[in-house]
Amino acid sequence: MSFFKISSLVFSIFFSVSAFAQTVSVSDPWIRATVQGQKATGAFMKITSKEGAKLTGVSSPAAGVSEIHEMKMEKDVMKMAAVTSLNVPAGGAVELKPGGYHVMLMDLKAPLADKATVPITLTFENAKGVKSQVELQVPVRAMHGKMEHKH
Ligand SMILES: [Cu+2]
Repeated sequence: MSFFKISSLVFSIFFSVSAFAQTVSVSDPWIRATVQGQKATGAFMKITSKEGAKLTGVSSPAAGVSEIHEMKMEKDVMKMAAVTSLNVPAGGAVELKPGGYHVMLMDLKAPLADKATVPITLTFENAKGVKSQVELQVPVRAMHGKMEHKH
């Protein structure tokens, strides 16, 4: 009985520490492979959050600079720009995909080959300003053909 009490106490401490991190989940992350000489690429994933969160930072040891980017049409020209944060609505999802939001990895230290794995750390902030980090091991994938352009 005492063993059960201790283990459930440890359990509850563990859960209170990671409670926020657990409300954010990231699925299907991938990075577009690069060729020799290419200095930047995009990382894509789906982020869901039970209680709502903001993605406020990204970092990766593979890139000198990592940013959150959005893409939008401006007079028929696709442009991308850095945003300071990305809202994930409570109970909702945000999809980072080609042609939309993405994590931009710039100043790459080496080409990212198909089937390699690149660590990316995402920093989230909840409504109370509490920060949490999600560490990902993201697979690199070569794109077949040209950039997908779906609407
Ligand atoms: Cu970009």
